[in-house]
Amino acid sequence: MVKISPSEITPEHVFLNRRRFMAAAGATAGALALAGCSTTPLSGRATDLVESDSPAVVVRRPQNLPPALAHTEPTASVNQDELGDPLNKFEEITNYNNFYEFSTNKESVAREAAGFNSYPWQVEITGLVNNPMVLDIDDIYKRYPQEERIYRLRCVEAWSMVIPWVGFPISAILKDAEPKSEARYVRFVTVYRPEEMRGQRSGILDWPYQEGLRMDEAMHPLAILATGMYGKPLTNQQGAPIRLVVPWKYGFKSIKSVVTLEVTDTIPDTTWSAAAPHEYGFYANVNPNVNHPRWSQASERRIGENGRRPTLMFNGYEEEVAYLYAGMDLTRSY
Ligand SMILES: Nc1nc2c(c(=O)[nH]1)N[C@H]1C(S)=C(S)[C@@H](COP(=O)(O)O)O[C@H]1N2
Ligand SMILES: [Mo]
Repeated sequence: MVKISPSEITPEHVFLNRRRFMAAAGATAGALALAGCSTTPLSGRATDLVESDSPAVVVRRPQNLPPALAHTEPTASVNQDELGDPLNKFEEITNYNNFYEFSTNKESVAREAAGFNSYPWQVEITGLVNNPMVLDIDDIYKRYPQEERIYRLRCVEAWSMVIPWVGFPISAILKDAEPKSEARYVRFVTVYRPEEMRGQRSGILDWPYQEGLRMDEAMHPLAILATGMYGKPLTNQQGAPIRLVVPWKYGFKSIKSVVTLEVTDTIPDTTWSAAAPHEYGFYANVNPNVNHPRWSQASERRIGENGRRPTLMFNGYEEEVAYLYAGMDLTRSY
């Protein structure tokens, strides 16, 4: 397989950041030299996940982000993703949001969420773990080095953005909680505060919003808990102070304002698959070949652009994540 060296097709600083990500993931120079066809089922060790010529991620670390930095200007270390597409603007990312707890109108969420109390905050890690924890958000900032991750976000509604998140791998928190041997899934739950979230006073969805990942998906180095964006703490409309980001899945998997991570041995119920089981499955991997029952998923509208662009398998992260689904029928396992 002939591959173009990333240094020929990528600005040097982006390339360097990739190398840093690989270092952060524990890859050695030897492992990098073995870079090859990463769709081969791999052992699941972090060192195996990113040894491709196009790791689909731009990372810079560390970047600790206490709320005291909230007054700083939005900044990102690069201005494009690893495919060369520009970052969406801060204003675009924070004024076009899906967060049904506040509004079903994407352009009203920012205003409706303005009074939400996202600080102080606690996150509970519970279930099938030897070391259950309740972590204050300030402890989370201190304990887990915050790093920048430039990811595409692809909504099931066929629009997308490029977002410079700040966060840390979910694996870090799960390792600290020490999952028991029977652990198979992680269930994530959004805060339930109908007095602050007017959408929760309606019956449009079953509240609180819930999501789930298979344990190996949650442990994947690309799966993060985000605490910031453009070098600032998350805005309320983005799911402050902490939300999931799983870039190879449709946006609804990336649950906002998380208060609970529960490790389970059974597949968790998820809000959207409960609401419309024939339209939304548990996996919800971005797949241009499997249409939504009501619209095509072959292409998408990048916010801020005219026209449409083709949707990429696993949202462009195929080399990194396809092995997780080896042997699964991707036309059925949505
Ligand atoms: N709790 C909660 N999380 C949520 C949602 C929601 O309505 N409630 N919407 C989801 C959907 S459909 C998408 S596309 C992303 C949007 O994230 P963004 O507004 O930060 O772009 O959040 C997801 N997480
Ligand atoms: Mo979405």
